[in-house]
Formats: sequence, structure tokens, C-alpha cells
Amino acid sequence: MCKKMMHYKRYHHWNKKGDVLVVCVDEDITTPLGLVCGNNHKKTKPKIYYLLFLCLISFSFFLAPQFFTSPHGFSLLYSFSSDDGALVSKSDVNVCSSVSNGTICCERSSIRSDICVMKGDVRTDSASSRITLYRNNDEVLRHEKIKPYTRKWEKSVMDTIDELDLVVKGEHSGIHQKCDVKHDVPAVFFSTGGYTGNLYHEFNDGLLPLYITSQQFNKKVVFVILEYHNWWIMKYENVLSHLTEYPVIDFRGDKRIHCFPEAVVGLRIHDELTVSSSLMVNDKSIRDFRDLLDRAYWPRIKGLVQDEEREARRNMEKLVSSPSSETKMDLKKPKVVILSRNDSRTILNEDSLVKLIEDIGFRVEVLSPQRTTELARIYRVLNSSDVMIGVHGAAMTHFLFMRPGSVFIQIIPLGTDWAAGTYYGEPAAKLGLKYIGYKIHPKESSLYDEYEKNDPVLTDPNSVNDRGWEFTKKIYLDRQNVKLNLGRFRKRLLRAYYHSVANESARFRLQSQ
Ligand SMILES: *[C@@H]1O[C@H](CO)[C@@H](O)[C@H](O)[C@H]1NC(C)=O
Ligand SMILES: *[C@@H]1O[C@H](CO)[C@@H](O)[C@H](O)[C@H]1NC(C)=O
Ligand SMILES: *[C@@H]1O[C@H](CO)[C@@H](O)[C@H](O)[C@H]1NC(C)=O
Ligand SMILES: CC(=O)N[C@H]1CO[C@H](CO)[C@@H](O)[C@@H]1O
Repeated sequence: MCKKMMHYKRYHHWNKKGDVLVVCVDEDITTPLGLVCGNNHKKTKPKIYYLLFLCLISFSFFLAPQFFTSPHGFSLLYSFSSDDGALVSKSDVNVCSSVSNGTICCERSSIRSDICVMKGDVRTDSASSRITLYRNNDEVLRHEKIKPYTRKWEKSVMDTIDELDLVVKGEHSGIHQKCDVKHDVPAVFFSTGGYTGNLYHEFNDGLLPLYITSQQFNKKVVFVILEYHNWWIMKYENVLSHLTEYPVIDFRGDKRIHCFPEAVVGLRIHDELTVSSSLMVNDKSIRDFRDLLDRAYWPRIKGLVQDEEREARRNMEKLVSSPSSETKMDLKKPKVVILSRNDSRTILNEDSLVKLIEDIGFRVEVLSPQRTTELARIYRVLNSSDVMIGVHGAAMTHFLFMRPGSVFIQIIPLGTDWAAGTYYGEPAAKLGLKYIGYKIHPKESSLYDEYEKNDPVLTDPNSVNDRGWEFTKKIYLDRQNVKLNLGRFRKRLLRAYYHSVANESARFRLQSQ
């Protein structure tokens, strides 16, 4: 049953009080069984440690701030209050950034992920899930176990990730495996399993941590992937080719022994959908990550543009008509993109919304990204837009494709405030977007017609969320749609409009100087 968990994309997190909060960012969850699976485990030892850990965390928030000055405290604080670099220096965070030859170093103080670095004569062995570091001086044996995935606190999903055995051995203490492939650059080991398949998780748990961990190598690095999926490689090949100039290795599928001068096992992660420059060795930030996306998608987008121009020329020859002056005028208007959902959390009056947006003076494009939609195409639309509007959900991850200085309006259905702010609102502001959260009133929710006016579902969503994940999912995520009060929403749109136009003229002034 736990295997099935892979398909239930759930969201466990702690809120600031240290209570466990379960929030969903995904739309594919079909039953709340995930929780049963996650919580009804027989009481194994790790489970007990997990609970102890939780208690420790809850407790720590009452002992704050003294707690955080202890050597192990900082990582907790760091996980919850992102950019507060004051207590955390780079050397604290990247304990293993300078490992001497012939040694292994593991950082295990973060809530989100473990990471081990081995330097020297490193050899992989897929069959035994082992990575061995051979050293010639002494015979001391050392073992470390690690699951290279960034949701360490979430036992149910970690159960689906393969564990790697890291061993340090003297050269004489056993059969020295022969190298089938000898690499002269370091390897980074990570997993594309777990919640991969959900856009939020693909960026938050995968690509951003991969950027954080690997870009210091300047593409001179080999990625070795556990829970390897071909579709993932294809979906992100544009981005991957800007992080490494070497082919990736499927750890399970490739049985050869690969030898490396260094191995980083596991990925570092900072906070939700961000890169904290204060924690980076070279001060890179989320904006640098976005610049990388821009470079990654540019060749593909250039190709698309050229195709379209060729097509347009061909049509022109046939029709001999130039674009009307009206469409030329239109192109000067700031542009809004609505990210549209069609399963739950849809905007019921989307047509009226489109009309309102046009009346205000914008151009509008409605985008319904599917799992198979090419990211370069989505990037192209968002990168050329001034405002992105969407109802809270995993698709909000696309804010990463908006240009800094543009506007992101997130419509926040009942019961999703905390998740909307934490997972998308705050990270978007860090990227430099103007973030506007539009918290709907009960009357704008489809639940308003289904519950009594004084039902806690409408009046006190927090109390409903406190009852458990099944309730959040069933009530607020799967069965809630939004009917916007357009009079109220219009004020947000006007703010977005003036912001866009002001920026437009600022850009114009700069250009004409
Ligand atoms: C690191 O250690 C390995 C194994 O002991 C040795 O083969 C290699 O030459 C050493 N590398 C450097 C740079 O000292
Ligand atoms: C994104 O937009 C900026 C500003 O208009 C432009 O310079 C850049 O080339 C665009 N990127 C891509 C990949 O099209
Ligand atoms: C949503 O749209 C996609 C593509 O347009 C379609 O395949 C899918 O069936 C739709 N889902 C629902 C619930 O309407
Ligand atoms: C791209 C751009 O000009 N962005 C600016 C838009 O306006 C805000 C505030 O008015 C600035 O902070 C941005 O830098």
C-alpha cells in the first residue's frame, strides 16, 4: 500500500507554531489513504524517532530563541524563517563544502535533507546500492546511509526512495572494484522519485535544490539519478544542459562501475521555491536561477518564433493583408495571463473576468497547462506577460517564469491561506514580483451554497484544517470552485494595471535616454 503513496501528492509542513500542518498543492490526489499509510505504521524505531523529532520541533518553538543558538538549533530556524542569515553563516550551512581527500562528511542537521560528500577514489556499485570511497592509509571502516531526496521529514514519501550505502574502506580491506567508466569530474547523486510528477515538487524538491547543490561546479559535474524517469529527463533537458555538460546516469539502469574523484550525495535545499543568496557560496539568488531558465528556453523559443514568422509570410503571400491597426494597438497594452484549471478550484465566471480585464485595458490570454505542455511554450507566454492570475494550486509554480517587476495575483480559496502564502506568495516576492493575494469571501466560494451560513467550513476554515488532512483535501481542495466578486477583484486588477503601465513608461524613459 505504501508503494501507492507515490501517486498521492501530499503536503506536510509545519506552521510557525510548530504544529504539523498538512496542506495539498496537487490536484491528482484521489483518496486520503495516503494519510492512513503514513500514520498507521507499526511502531518501528525510526517512527519513534520521527515522533520524538516532531515533539522536539514543537517544543523548540516554545523555547525560542535561546534554542536556536545551540549548534543544532540553527537548521530548524533556517528551515522556517528563510532569509534570516544572521545566525547562519555559509560555513555553518555548507559544513561539508571543504572535505579533504580520502574523507567523507555528512550534514544531517537540516529538517529538509541530508547530504554527504566523499572525496578521493569513489566507486559506484548499483547492484548493492553502494558508493565506496577507497583510501590507502588506514583500515578504518565507516558506513553512512542516505536517501538523496529533499523531504526528509515526510516519512511516508521517504519510504519510496532508495537508500544508498556509503562506505569508506582501506584499499587492502577487500576486493577493489575495477572502474568500468572513469570520470574526472565530481558526481551529484539525487532522486527523481517521490512527488516528482507534480510541478511544484519538480521545482521545489528537485530542480532548485539541484541548482543550489551543483551550479558551483560550472557544468563540470555528472548527475547520477535514482528513481530515474525518461520523461523527466526529456521535460527538463533544456535546463539540465545548463547545469551539466555531461550525460546523466541512471543509477539502477547502468550497472557499470563508475569512478569519480568526488561524490555529493543528496541535495541542499533552502526554502520554498527559492535560492537564498546568503546561503550560497557564490551569492547566487533565485533571480540567477530564473536567468538560467531564460537562457535554457531561449533557443527553443527562438525556433518557435522563426517557424511562426515563416508561416505568417506564407499566409501573407496568399492574402496580401497586413495586420490591422487594431491588433498593432493591442500589442502595446499590458498583458494578463490567466492560468486556468478545469478540475477543481476553477473560476466559475472566467468569461466575465476576461471581459473585465479587457475593459480595464489589458490584453488577456487564458492558459490551461497540461502535464504534457512543453515548458518552453509556457515560459514564452509568461515571460512576455505583465500579470499572472490563478487560483491557488501547483500551477502557481509558474510564477518562476514571470519577469521580476511583473505582477502575480493569487486567488486564495477558503482554507488555503497559509499554503498560498508560504508556497507561492512569499517566494514570488523574493523573486521580485509584485504579489497580490486575493483571499476570497465565503460568498465567492462554491461551498457557500452547500453549507449553512454559520458552518465552520465557511466561518472558520482553520478549525476544519485542524481536524486533519482528509478534511482539507475533501472539502477545500477537491470540491471548491470560485465565483469571483468582480467589483472587489477589479481593485486588484487596477493596481496591477497601474503597476504595469508605470513600469512600462519607466522602461520607455530608460530606453529613450
Ligand atoms: C586522493 O586519494 C586517492 C586515494 O587515496 C588517491 O588515489 C588520489 O591520488 C588522491 N588525490 C589527491 C588530489 O591527492
Ligand atoms: C524574456 O523577456 C525578456 C524581456 O522582454 C527578453 O529580453 C528575453 O529574451 C525573453 N526570454 C526568452 C527566453 O524569450
Ligand atoms: C481538462 O482539460 C483537458 C485538456 O483540455 C482534458 O483532457 C480534461 O479531460 C479536462 N478535465 C476535465 C475534468 O474537464
Ligand atoms: C521592470 C521594472 O521596471 N520593474 C519595476 C516596476 O515597478 C516597481 C515599483 O514601482 C519596481 O520596484 C520595479 O523594479
